Amino acid sequence: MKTTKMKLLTKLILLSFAVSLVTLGWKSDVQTGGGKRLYKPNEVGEFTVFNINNVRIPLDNKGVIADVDPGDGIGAGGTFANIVFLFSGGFYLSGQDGSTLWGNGVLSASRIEDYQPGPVGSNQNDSKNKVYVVRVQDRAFGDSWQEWKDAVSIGADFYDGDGDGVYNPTDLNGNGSWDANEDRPDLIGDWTAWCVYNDGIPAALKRFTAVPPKGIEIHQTVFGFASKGVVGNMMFVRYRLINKGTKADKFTNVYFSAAVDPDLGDPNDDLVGCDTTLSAGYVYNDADDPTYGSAPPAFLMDFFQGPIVYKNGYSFTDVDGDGVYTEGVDTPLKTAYNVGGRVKGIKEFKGAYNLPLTSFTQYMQSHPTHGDPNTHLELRNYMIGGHGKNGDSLYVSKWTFGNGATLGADTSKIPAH
Ligand SMILES: [Ca+2]
Ligand SMILES: [Ca+2]
Ligand SMILES: [Ca+2]
Ligand SMILES: [Ca+2]
Repeated sequence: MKTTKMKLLTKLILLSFAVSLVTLGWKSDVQTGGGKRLYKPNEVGEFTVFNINNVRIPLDNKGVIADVDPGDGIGAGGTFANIVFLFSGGFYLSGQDGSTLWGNGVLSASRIEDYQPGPVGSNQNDSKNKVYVVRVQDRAFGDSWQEWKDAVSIGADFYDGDGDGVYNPTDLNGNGSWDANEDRPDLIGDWTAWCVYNDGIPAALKRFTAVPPKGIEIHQTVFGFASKGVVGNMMFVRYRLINKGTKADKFTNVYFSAAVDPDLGDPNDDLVGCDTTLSAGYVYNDADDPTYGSAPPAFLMDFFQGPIVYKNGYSFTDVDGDGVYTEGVDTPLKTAYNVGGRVKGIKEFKGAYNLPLTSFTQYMQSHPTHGDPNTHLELRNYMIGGHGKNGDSLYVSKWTFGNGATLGADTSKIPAH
């Protein structure tokens, strides 16, 4: 579980293009096929399948990654080179509503599924509340571009070529191809899947029965690149977190974690760690793997782009002393980035920075002090980092790892390489 801390989750979008979370990077001797391959995914609305090069990961329309059976004969689980490496993936979110702590998330392996399809207040069974998929090879202005209108109606982004503020995918000059002054879906990379879900599952039906819905809506964009090399074995996930304000105008001390239950072939010889300079957590085998063989892959999960934050004295110098970044007056010390893909490009935010990884925690299903979180308070301890679920300070840093007898290894004593 990897965490980044956000100061506020305000009534409107705070995390526009916030966190590209699950970046799957592979280092492996497994045959990569030697070229561009982009498979046609299997999709039936409630789910789809990311399927590029050697990576295949089913996804549903309520935030579950990998632990979804798309009925393709292969079954649930994220696979690399046709072997499961990822049992289940998702996220955790925790914050304060006044002085009251709350927490929720999606990690089916821990029996936490607090989100339902669609925007806050919508009927989760509405056929619009599905996974929308666009591919680079789709015909310009064709079916997938037209269907994206439904996605836009529930919050999806688009490229507004004609600048009228409305998504109207029309071939204005009739040349049969897209031009820069024409609208198009928010296709990032070669394959993009978008859906929206909200934390509307009633408290009584959740593992954390003390946490009622908080009016949180998440726009999830998953994309990938059918390229040679390591990028072709990555899946990107962009989470946009929105407080719709139905329960509180503002949440404070909000933390977000990417969470996974990896099974790298045989899970019994898997080890984990994190890299604070990359803002990444990873899973690797102790040596060979009974299923993958002598050259098993590793699995890296990277906070590619954290939330954009302005911090007085760190990301800018507050020359006019008003406490906030003032364009043209204050001195920017850092620059944050918002990567929007080939068409939208990269936006720069001078005077701001992208929040990095702030903790890394491992827990084990039935471990008495480091097992599945049973309450939002236990989850909170994990997300802050450096604690067991009961809040003990067994660990000496927020970058915890270890297993069994080595639980709580002192990471500060590990020599730098
Ligand atoms: Ca338009
Ligand atoms: Ca055109
Ligand atoms: Ca293994
Ligand atoms: Ca200022």
